[in-house]
Amino acid sequence: MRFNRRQILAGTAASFAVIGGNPEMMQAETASDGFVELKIQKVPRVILEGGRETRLWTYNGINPGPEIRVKRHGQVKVRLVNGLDEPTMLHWHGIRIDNAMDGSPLTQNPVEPGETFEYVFSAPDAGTYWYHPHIGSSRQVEHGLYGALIVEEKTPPAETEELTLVLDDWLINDDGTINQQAFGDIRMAAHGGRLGNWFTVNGKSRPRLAAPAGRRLRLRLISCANARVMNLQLKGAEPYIVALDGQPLGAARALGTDPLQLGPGGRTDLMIRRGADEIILANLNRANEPLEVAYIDRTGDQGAADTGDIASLPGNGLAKTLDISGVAPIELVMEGGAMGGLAGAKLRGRDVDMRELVQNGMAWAFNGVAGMTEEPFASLKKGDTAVFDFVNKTAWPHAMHLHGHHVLPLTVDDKPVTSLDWRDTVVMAANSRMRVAFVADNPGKWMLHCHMLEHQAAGMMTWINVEI
Ligand SMILES: [Cu+2]
Repeated sequence: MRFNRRQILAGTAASFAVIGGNPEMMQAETASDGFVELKIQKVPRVILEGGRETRLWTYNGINPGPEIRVKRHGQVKVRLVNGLDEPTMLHWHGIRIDNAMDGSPLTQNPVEPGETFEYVFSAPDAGTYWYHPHIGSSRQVEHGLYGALIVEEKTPPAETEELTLVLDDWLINDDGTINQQAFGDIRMAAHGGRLGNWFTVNGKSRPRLAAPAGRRLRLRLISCANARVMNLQLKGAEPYIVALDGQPLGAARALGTDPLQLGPGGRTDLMIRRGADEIILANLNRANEPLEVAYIDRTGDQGAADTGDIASLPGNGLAKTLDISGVAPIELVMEGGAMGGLAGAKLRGRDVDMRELVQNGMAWAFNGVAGMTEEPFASLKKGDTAVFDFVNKTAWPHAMHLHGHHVLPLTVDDKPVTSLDWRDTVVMAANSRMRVAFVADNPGKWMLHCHMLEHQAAGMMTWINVEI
């Protein structure tokens, strides 16, 4: 049985299917030695009912991988077992982590097939985070390798239920198999990256979840999409944003009628009042039509009308203001891609033209260099305040991600932002500029890259060095 594209996109009843089978978010199990074991396994699954079997790449056989939960300042201990036939490693996205545990090619050797690697670190910030591979990430993440890392507040919000919603869009064929031809496709990499045609929430197409009506509801939204910038709508709720990229806002902010923008790798925590209305989560397509992706039934008695304030979450100690007087901004010029007019760039130390770049799978450059550089983009001393100017001279949006730190966006197109929020992944519009500032308080080598994974692979990555 085959399904046409329209059915897949519409998510009709016929295309309803379980993909990985972790809708209620299975929790990680801790072994007697205190480690959570994440074993990569390829598992055959039929993801479209009546379609062909495809192979998911999973942590412990499920997609998303098990949710790892720890209290703030608690220790995370994970043993990664590589069951792939290619190298991998684990990056802890958004965690202000000890550099050696960051899981990037700057900080560790790849974990080869059959090998294990133990990650041990403490989680300094309460919030919503996630884990995923940091080599071959376009293929590895798209095949299903990711999971939630939740760092709980010492005192979580009272009388509140919570749901983690791990969002992904997959590029699948009409027969329900993961599209393989598009991996490494330079045309796709030079455009918007690998945009999917099939949406899952917690590994399931259009799942129906439940939460009690008589308690407030905290939604932890995590985007594991390779490249799509989601624009989400919640019907049946008036949500308040309480955290972005893990970091609490100073005051809860009503989402209002605007869609919630969630870039690849980004997270948003929402708080919703008590109530019995069904909540429908939808993603707006390019025509601005809402495609329903998940449902939350609110069950039981909602109790008295919930008119109380939505309190902010306890902060993680990041100051909301930075003194940037006397700090010279460092410019990162982003160039290339389709309709970008990039003539050439440096590749592995050599000047090459666009044709040779493309032959090497490259389509983008940061400050005239495609791919990783020997020298860091910025060399900082621990404690330095840094200001970066990201200048997007391309016809495409990007999602800039800095490891090991959160940054404070200050201006967009030279205009002050309406609110100062700490982020680890910032979405930039095509042909725009953004100024961000942060304190380089975490020593080590940290990647700075576009989180559209095909853009990253095709050149959009560099790194910074923070010396003790
Ligand atoms: Cu990008």
